[in-house]
Amino acid sequence: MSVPALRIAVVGHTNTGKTSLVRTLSHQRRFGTVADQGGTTRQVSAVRLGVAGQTLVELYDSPGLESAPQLIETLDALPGQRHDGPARIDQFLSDAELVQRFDQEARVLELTQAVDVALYVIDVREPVLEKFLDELAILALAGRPLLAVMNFTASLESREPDWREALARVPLHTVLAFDAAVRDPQTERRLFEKLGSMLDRFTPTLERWLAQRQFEERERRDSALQAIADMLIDVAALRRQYALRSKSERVHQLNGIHHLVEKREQSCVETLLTLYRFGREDYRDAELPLVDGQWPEAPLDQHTLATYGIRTSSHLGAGAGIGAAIDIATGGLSLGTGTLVGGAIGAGTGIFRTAGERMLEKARGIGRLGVDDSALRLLGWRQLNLLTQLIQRGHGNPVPLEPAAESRWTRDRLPATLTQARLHPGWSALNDGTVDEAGRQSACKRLKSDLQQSLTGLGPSSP
Ligand SMILES: Nc1nc2c(ncn2[C@@H]2O[C@H](COP(=O)(O)OP(=O)(O)OP(=O)(O)O)[C@@H](O)[C@H]2O)c(=O)[nH]1
Ligand SMILES: [Mg+2]
Repeated sequence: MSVPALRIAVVGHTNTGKTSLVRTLSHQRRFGTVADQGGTTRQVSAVRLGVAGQTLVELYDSPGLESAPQLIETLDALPGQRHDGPARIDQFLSDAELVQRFDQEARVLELTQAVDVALYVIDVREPVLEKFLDELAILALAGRPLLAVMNFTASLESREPDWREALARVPLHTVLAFDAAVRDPQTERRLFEKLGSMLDRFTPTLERWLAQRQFEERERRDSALQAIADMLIDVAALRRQYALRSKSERVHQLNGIHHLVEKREQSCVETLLTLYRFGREDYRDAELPLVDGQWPEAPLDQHTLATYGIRTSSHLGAGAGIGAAIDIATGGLSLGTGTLVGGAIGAGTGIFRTAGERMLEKARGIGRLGVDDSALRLLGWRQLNLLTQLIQRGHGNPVPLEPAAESRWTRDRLPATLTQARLHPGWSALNDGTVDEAGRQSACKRLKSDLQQSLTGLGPSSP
């Protein structure tokens, strides 16, 4: 069944975050130009949002209002039509000279008359000045429903209560706090629900759009968790062999592991950025942990682990500079050892075989290298942290978010699947030989549900 598309104009004083709001609502980071100065947007432009080829919402960005006090006087001086707002606006728009003089305002008013509803964006760090109330009075003449969107509410300079009071006096009772830079699926939902309650005719449209957004959000999160699980399994099951008597071969293999893990982590980071439609250029050094789209510290480095407050196992001390790669064959399994033995016997998978295998390898003079628990913690924790931030961030300018709380990834026991992965080199796409696809898939699935729980623990609200 086809439903009517809802046309929404985003209007307001210049530099209040209108374009940022359009970016956030449309999830299109490249839409328009965002800059910290007035007069950035000069034209009206639209984004269409929809499902399966049907447009449900048309969002219109507009130039900022700058001359409302002068315009209101001009409108007041126009003859006739005193009580017919839309007619007065028409009168204004048909006067070429006035349109030229108030060109920004003319564009905004023409747009407002053409849409079903307008969002009036407010920078609540500003005091409630007369000029803003003039803007509201002018927009009201267009005869369209208005919803006030308070931006910058997260700022320390926010004057949200003053604005709420002033808006109630105008009177404009439909008000919503929506930080354009913090994309929270819940707030987005509230905005569309509010619009739905103001515009009965569009309730089915908005319901459909919200359902679509929820679906997209779930799919995106699912793919992100899948990517993290894939990466962790690849790394946990990674193995390299070397001739026990050859120190140089050991060092060579260790370096190889470092390099591989770093690359593997990076490819996971890129997947997450792509899923959330961010590019490297969205990350500014001082504001987010990523530098130029990458984690600044190598994952298998002891200093990195210390920086993240991750406990390293004692045997690592022996291999200063080696970082978090371990000698599996020489019994270097850290936290995992106890769990591994218990788990393996419990599962009947033959710790004996593994132990025998190890002894045999040792007898043959073969050493085996893998990745330590502490590095897996770091990898898991970093990606979950990044995902949390991506879920919460808008598509305006980057803002710093509090680092996610310490989680089980820095403290508790690792998910069992990761410990098991050590016994299954076939689960890693980083090893030579054929990948045990079925085993890998079911391990990833188990790990994904563990990751999902950790993510909930880190705090982003579910869509
Ligand atoms: N911290 C923070 N910054 C924001 C937010 N919204 C917008 N900004 C910043 O505010 C500045 C102005 O944002 P724009 O989206 O260009 O504002 P605009 O209203 O479209 O501006 P004009 O087109 O010039 O009228 C930019 O530097 C944005 O990054 C927000 O919610 N929080
Ligand atoms: Mg703009």
